Amino acid sequence: MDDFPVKGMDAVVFAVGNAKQTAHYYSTAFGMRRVAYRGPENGSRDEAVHVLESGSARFVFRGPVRAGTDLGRHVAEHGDGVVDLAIEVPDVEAAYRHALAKGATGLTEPHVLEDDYGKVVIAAIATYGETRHSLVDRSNYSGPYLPGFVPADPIVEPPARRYFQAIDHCVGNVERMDEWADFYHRVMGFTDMAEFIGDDIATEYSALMSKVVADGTRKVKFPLNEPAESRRKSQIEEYLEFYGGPGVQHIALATNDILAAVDQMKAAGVEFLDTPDSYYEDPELRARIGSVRVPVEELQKRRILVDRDEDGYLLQIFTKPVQDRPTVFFELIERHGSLGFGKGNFKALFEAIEREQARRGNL
Ligand code: TYF
Ligand code: FE
Repeated sequence: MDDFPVKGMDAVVFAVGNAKQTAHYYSTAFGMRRVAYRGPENGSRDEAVHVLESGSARFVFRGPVRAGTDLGRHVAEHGDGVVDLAIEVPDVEAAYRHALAKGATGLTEPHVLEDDYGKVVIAAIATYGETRHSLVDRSNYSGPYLPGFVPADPIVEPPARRYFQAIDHCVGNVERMDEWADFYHRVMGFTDMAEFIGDDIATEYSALMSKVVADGTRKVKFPLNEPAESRRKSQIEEYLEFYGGPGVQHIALATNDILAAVDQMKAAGVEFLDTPDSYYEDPELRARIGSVRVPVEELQKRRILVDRDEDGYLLQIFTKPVQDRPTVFFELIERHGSLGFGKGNFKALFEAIEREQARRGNL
């Protein structure tokens, strides 16, 4: 019996200073297609909202168009960031009632939005920091995003092959990981996945602790990070300081051609974390990963990381933060059987992140 069935991620909603330019960046640099818009031209007085898709991944960019809005206050406080990890559910009313009965804070009561394309039922509950989870049922709606939105043309011609096709996982940086893991256990019936970083690894090099919660079908996966005591400033502390509290740290995007995606995103100006040649030359790594779908040299050229576990392997790479503040970044992940998060890469990854922290003077 599943008390909180979910169908998958519905959208990642960002609050940004300039939604028009952000939509342009995600079109040209992430290969996404604009599909919907709402703004002053069609009934939204206070904000412009651009909706972009890549396969089943949907990003929504909200920008204030006038002074004195809460959206503008959010951007001033946190910089560009994620305000909503929206989840698609079969029954919004049931999900919302269950969440509140289990102690979640309700932000928006279930209500119906309607236009010529049909009906959407939507509600929202609070999670860490100022982040929320909208709960969305769009099964009786055929429009481009939500009632009130109109279809919009792509900003540029999207690439022949999309760079990524789904949201793989969404990571939160919080002050107390266990508290929020318990929240997802209690409120959504999520369970822990095997991969975690405890204080053993934490004290050695990661400067963070981490746990992954997921729904029973593993379609919605939320890793949660907390800063760990360490010699230097934790990358999670840096985030919390510059974001002004807990929030979404990274969104992992599932791709089936990480090599092509990296090549095209790099050509468009996206910056990725560097990985030293020693990572690829390590005989232990070579032995552990065995053979993957391309020669290791192809991964090395692009600084793509590889990890293998009992179920298979994965290829992954991380962008640098995509806004001026050292806060939100992205991961590209190409899975071949592995259900993990790249545990074998944590050391190399965290060292790369710390080099960036040092360059910013925050280590
Ligand atoms: O999502 C994950 O768990 C991996 C690894 O600050 C990771 O992508 C964990 C913490 C972090 C950066 C990456
Ligand atoms: Fe990740």
